[in-house]
Amino acid sequence: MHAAGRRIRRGLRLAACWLAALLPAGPVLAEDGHDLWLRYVPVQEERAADYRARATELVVASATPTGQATREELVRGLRGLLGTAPALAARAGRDGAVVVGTPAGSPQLAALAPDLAALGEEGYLIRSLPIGGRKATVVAANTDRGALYGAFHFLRLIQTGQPLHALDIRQAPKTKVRVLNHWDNLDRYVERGYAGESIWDWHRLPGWKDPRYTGYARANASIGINGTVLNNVNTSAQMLTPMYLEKAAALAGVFRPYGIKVYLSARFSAPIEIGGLKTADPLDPAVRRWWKAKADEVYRTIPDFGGFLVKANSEGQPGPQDYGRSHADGANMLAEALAPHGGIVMWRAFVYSHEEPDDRAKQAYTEFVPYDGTFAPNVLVQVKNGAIDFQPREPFHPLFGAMPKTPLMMEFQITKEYLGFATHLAYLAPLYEEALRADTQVRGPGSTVAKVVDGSLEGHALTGMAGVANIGSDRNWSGSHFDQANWFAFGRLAWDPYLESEAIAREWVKMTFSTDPAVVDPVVAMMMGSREAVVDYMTPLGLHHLMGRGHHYGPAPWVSGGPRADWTSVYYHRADAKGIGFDRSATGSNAVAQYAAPVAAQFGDLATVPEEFLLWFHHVPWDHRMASGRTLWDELVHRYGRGVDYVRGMRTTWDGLAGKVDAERHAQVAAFLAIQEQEAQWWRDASIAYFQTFSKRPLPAGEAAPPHDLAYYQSLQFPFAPGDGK
Ligand code: GCW
Repeated sequence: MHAAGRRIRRGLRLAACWLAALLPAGPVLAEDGHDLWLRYVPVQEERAADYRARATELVVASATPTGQATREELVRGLRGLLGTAPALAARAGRDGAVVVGTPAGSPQLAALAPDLAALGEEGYLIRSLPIGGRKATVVAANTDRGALYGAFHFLRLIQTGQPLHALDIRQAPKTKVRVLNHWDNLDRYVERGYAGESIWDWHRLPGWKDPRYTGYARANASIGINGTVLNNVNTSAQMLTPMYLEKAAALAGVFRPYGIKVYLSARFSAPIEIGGLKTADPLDPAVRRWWKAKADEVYRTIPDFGGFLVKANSEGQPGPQDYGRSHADGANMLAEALAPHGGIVMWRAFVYSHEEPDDRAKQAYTEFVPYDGTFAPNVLVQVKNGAIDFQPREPFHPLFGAMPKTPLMMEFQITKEYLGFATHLAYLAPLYEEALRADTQVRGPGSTVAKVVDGSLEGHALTGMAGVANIGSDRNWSGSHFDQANWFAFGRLAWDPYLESEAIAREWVKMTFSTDPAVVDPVVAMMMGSREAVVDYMTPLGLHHLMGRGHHYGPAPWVSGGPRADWTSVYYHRADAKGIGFDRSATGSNAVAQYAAPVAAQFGDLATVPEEFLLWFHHVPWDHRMASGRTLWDELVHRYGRGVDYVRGMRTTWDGLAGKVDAERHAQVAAFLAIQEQEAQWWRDASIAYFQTFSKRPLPAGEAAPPHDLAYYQSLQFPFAPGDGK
């Protein structure tokens, strides 16, 4: 070969090397977040060769739609992760087979006699087990649904870089009903939604089934979610008309292979609005007949329908109390209609009276505890994690542990109505974890909320967890990349309420961004402190409900007046010349008495209440000495600033990851963090400017004065902020 030819070739080789170094390995994807954590990009691990050797052949021993979905997911996942698809086979025949299914569907699996007894309908095992002397991985379950969950777990092992050679995993969900609650209206408006409009294209359903519905089902199944309530709890009765039931049935058809049942929010007054009756009184025989017929009709349309979710006598919604009946009367009427079909009622405990007779924090307990033991067996009472309303921090709801004869379901909010919408980076798993680990002490120490929710404390078999969805039509589903983590974490915790938020974050980051420790470690660290930062810059030390009126955007601790006191900020912070905070101790509303005695004693005493709940339970003098040695006023100012500083720190960390995270997602997160810093600063400044009018104390040394006067912050208006209830 000519020297010139060699030079050209060498040049080309060099250019190729340069290009390879510049371009990401594998196919170039549009990294717009649409793939969520099911982002099957080539593994960079040194383990790739081993993974390939352990996934040469794929056997999914099932011909059902669920089996088909399982096979498709594994092929898609393995092809993406390993660069080559496994050979599909009907039975394992070579080294490195992955065999997935039930003993009933596969003689090969049956011959291995896997011990599935304790795994129930949804559990699975994953084991490295030789078949015919050849190495193999077995994913076995009692049902196809269990096998599907096992398949997703198997993929997750590869996505997160786990070794595959000695697997011995057994998993079964700890709660039964793991559902998303969509606050989606039929006009596609999403109440408290910050990710575009509803993903349900009601108008074109049932004819057009958007491929997104399958993506939604895959994502949910991958984290063990097995149900979805399609419509808002503030619902129109139209949802229960034949036209909309047909649409819901079309969605149910898409979700069914993925083990996801459809549930609907039911409007209590539907018998009047769409049934032509004069009343919705739950003890009226005609009303009861109407609901039975309606339930029969729903099940004719959707044979595996899950049941109804109901918001009754809350924030203006109709309910049994309109007829002098109780929550139990209402719930049991619906339960009776659904029972013959195996359906359940999720009856919400988010109630507070229109007459505001008492501290709002006490009302759910007051209304529900007397009915403990009177709910039908197919009723779950759905309780928010705290007694007010999804605030950045609340003590656990006193109903947990207080209704031993009734299964209580947890309701978390995934959408961030009170934590910066979809713009702020706030990883919510630490909030969920804190609530689940809280110790109600009702049966002595260790009576955690998790044990109430998973039924183990009182021996309930019907158990559940609901998450108010943060999903919309945005390309990245959740309105921001990091909000996907909250959907993911909710699913993982509904499956197992004892998981650790940090471990969940680590999984998610590896699956979503990169397995490179130089990315994983700083991003996980950033996420782990992010919710506490929101608490600091919005509602430190137990403050709560200080956001803008109606839309809930931005700081507005000055909100007062209007239709009801408990929709204002001043009702909650009670700042005056003496101090700040809501006295819920024995000298005040005595809400503490709703907790078990040791908890009540701890929260009720200024000397023992944890500082994070200080102003939730006590009205505290401005000069009260805090653990830090600062006065309350100084500590408050310090906390606000600390929150803003944390956001600044997140920006620095994130900037340092440029080049390690794909440019498209990196840029959006960076821009959102910049907005978050501005808004955090705004919360701090506006709050300090306002509370200083009561404390009349100077800012501690080194703390900057708010750049504007209070009147400026009070003058800001946001008539078009998203998500407002309407
Ligand atoms: O948090 C509040 C919201 C309302 C919501 C209500 C509820 C669906 O501001 O928008 O209504 O809670 O949980 O019912």
